[in-house]
Amino acid sequence: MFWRKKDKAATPAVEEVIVQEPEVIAQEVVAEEIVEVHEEPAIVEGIVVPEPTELVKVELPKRNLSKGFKAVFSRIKFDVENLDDLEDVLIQADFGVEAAEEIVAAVKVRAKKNGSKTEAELKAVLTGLLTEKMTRDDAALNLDSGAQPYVILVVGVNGAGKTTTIGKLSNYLVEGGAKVTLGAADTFRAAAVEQLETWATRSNSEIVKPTVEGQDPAAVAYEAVERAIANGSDVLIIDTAGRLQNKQGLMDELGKIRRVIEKQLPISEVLLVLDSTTGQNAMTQAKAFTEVAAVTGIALTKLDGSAKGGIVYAIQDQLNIPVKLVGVGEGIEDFGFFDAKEFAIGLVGER
Ligand SMILES: Nc1nc2c(ncn2[C@@H]2O[C@H](COP(=O)(O)OP(=O)(O)OP(=O)(O)O)[C@@H](O)[C@H]2O)c(=O)[nH]1
Ligand SMILES: [Mg+2]
Repeated sequence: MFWRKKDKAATPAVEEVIVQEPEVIAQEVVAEEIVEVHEEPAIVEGIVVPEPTELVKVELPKRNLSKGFKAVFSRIKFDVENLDDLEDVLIQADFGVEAAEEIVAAVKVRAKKNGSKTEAELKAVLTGLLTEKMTRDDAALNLDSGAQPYVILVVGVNGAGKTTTIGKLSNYLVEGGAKVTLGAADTFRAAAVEQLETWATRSNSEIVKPTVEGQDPAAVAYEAVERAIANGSDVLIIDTAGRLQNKQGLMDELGKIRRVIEKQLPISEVLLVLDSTTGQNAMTQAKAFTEVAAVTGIALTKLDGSAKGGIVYAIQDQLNIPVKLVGVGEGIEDFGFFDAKEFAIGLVGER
């Protein structure tokens, strides 16, 4: 769900509605729109100031994630006497050693209290516990401030899945009725721009590309912001080149991109894309990127078939950064918004 400013032009006079009718009928309805006036106009000494901000609530379609990734606990036998195997599996699934110990201890306490003995009961205890531990109130993408276009800056190491995630997210938002512009600030390789262009076409979004090869990525980001404002976009998503977290020069470049964007608009989200198969190195990446780019959320990719879902837990637990998006394949629909309960059910493999 997201809130966008009500577009005056989008509420045409009745005659215009009639003219547009055939097209409207042909479209599949994917979003329900409810108009809300957020604040009453304030009347100060007889003068009405300012205009109320009318926001349109856009309900986005739900995605079911739990089928998309491998359960990590399907291979062990759940038994009250033998919960130590669980600890090993948790460690293998990248929960981290300390967290694994804590979780097993908590499962034991809760199982005893509830009298849970069977495999199904123990799995339910674990699912409940993981859901509680992973639930946060800042898991949703920040698309509700009304400061439009919402700018999402996407960062991460090489090959993490940045461009693919942008394509999926863009398509999702466009399906929900949003106008999206993509900024190709990965200017190192012509192929990177082409890849984003393909996603722009697939997702019906606009793209702002470098005018010359190797153009300063900050300049492209600046132009993308200008264009997104001018074309009335709801969301601008900026792709950046992959960079290793220990390459200082490249990391500084991210700081520059940030500053340039913020000259024109606030940044709603800095999404760090992490490949879930990277293991504990993902933690190192998250720390470094947070320092230079003030990461506000994680998009965790390649959870399909990785059995490493515990990294979600570790990142939130140790770094206190919310995991917001999850990638479960290479296809345009293979992603979802992180949902703690759905995720816990997927990991444990049973309700
Ligand atoms: N299985 C799977 N593959 C993914 C997922 N996300 C991305 N990929 C694949 O990972 C590879 C790299 O993805 P990109 O989106 O190009 O990664 P990037 O971070 O933009 O890479 P650079 O721009 O080179 O730094 C591609 O082959 C994608 O199809 C995912 O959730 N699951
Ligand atoms: Mg890329």
